[in-house]
Amino acid sequence: MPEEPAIAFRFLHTADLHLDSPLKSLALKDADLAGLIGNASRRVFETIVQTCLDERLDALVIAGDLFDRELRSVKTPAFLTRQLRLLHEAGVQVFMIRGNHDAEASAITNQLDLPPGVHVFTGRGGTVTLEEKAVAVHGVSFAQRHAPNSLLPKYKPPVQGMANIGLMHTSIGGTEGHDVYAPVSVADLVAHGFDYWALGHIHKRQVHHEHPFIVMPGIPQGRSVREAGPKSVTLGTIDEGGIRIEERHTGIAEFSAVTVNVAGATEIEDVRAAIRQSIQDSAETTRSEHAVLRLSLRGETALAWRIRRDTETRLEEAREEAAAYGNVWIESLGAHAAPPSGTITGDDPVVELQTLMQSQVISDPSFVRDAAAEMDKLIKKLPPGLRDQFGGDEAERDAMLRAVLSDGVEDVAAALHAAGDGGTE
Ligand SMILES: [Mn+2]
Repeated sequence: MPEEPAIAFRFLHTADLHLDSPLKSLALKDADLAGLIGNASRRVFETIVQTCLDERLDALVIAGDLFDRELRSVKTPAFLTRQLRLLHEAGVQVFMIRGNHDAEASAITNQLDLPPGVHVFTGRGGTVTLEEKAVAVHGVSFAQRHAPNSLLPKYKPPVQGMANIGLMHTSIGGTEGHDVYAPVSVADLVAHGFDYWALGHIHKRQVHHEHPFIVMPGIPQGRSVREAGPKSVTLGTIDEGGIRIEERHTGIAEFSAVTVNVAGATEIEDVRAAIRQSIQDSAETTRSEHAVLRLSLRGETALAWRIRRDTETRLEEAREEAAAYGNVWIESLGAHAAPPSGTITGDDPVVELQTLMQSQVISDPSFVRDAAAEMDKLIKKLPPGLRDQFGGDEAERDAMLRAVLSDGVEDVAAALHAAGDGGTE
C-alpha cells in the first residue's frame, strides 16, 4: 500500500451466490431435501448479511453471479431488497459487479428497490472512493454473457494514497481468445497495482497471491455433489499493518461423496453396518448445519451382485438411518462393489460372461463408439442445466462412459445371478 490508512476498513468478499439456481442434484427426488437445498443459497445470503452486521463490517463485496440468470421465485427481489436494506441501516456499503450469469439480469435489478450505499458497477466500469477510510473500490461488470477479452484495461490505475480493491469476474489464467470468461493472468493483476483483487466465477476457493491479495472466494453454498466440501467467504481487514484475510465457513448444507468400504463383507448385515458407520462419521465431522451424502459402496465382496441388486433397499435403510440424526441426508446410493478377483473362474457361466463383457466387449472401439453416440443422444434430451452431470468436456464424458459401461456389466451380471438365485433377504 502506498500510504497507511488511518482507520481500519473491514469487508466481506463473496461471489457466485447463484440465487434461484435450479436444483441440479438427485436430491430433487426427496422433497424435504430438495426444499433444504433449494433454500440454502438464500439462507447463506442471510448469514452473510448477519456476519456483516454482527462484526460491524464496512462493506460487502459481491464479485458477480449473485443471480443465476433469471429469478425463479417472485419472492427473491423482495428478499434481496430487505437484506440490502438491513445492511444500509447498519452503515454497511455494498459493492457489486455482474458476472456471466447475471450479465443480462438488468430486468431483475430493475425490480430491486436498491437502498443508498449499494454500488452496482456497469460494464464500462468505475471507481468509488471512501475518503474517510482511504479506500478506493474499482469494478467492471460483464456487459454480456461472454467476455472473450481481458477486462483489465477497463480498470483505472490505483488511486494514490489509498488502499485499492478491484472487483473482477474472471476464469483467471485462461487464454485470451479461447476462454470467454474474461481471461487474465495473475501476473497482470499483480502488476496493476491494486492491493486486493476480489474475484468471482470459479466455485472453488483459491488464494492466488498474497501482497497484493488475489482471492477467488469460491461459492459460499454448494449446489450439488459436484460442489462438495466445506464452503466459505473471505473477510479482509485493511489497517496500519496492511491487509489480512480470514476464511469464514458458511455452508448450510455440505455435499460429500462418501465411499463406503464393503470389502470382505460376508453378510448383508456387514454392508448395513458399513453404511451406518459412514453416516455416523459424517454426522460427527460435518462443519455445516446439514450433511448431504452421496454414498458409493465399493470393495471386493462375494455379495457384490446382491449389493447391486438391492440398491433401492439399501438406499431406503440409509435414509431411515440418516433421518435419525436430523441433519444428515442421503442424496443417492450407488453400488460399485465387485466380486473378489480370485473367484473369477470358468465354473460359473454368469461369471464367465461377466469377465468376457468386462475384458472384451466394453473395450471394443466400435462398441465404445456406438455407446458414446447413444449417450450423446440422451445428453441432448436433458435440460441444459443437467448436461454437465455427464462431464464438462469430452475427456470427462469418456471417463463417465467407461464407468457407466463397467457398472452396466456388473448390473447385468447381478441381475443374472439374482434370476438364478431366486432368494431375497
Ligand atoms: Mn460466473
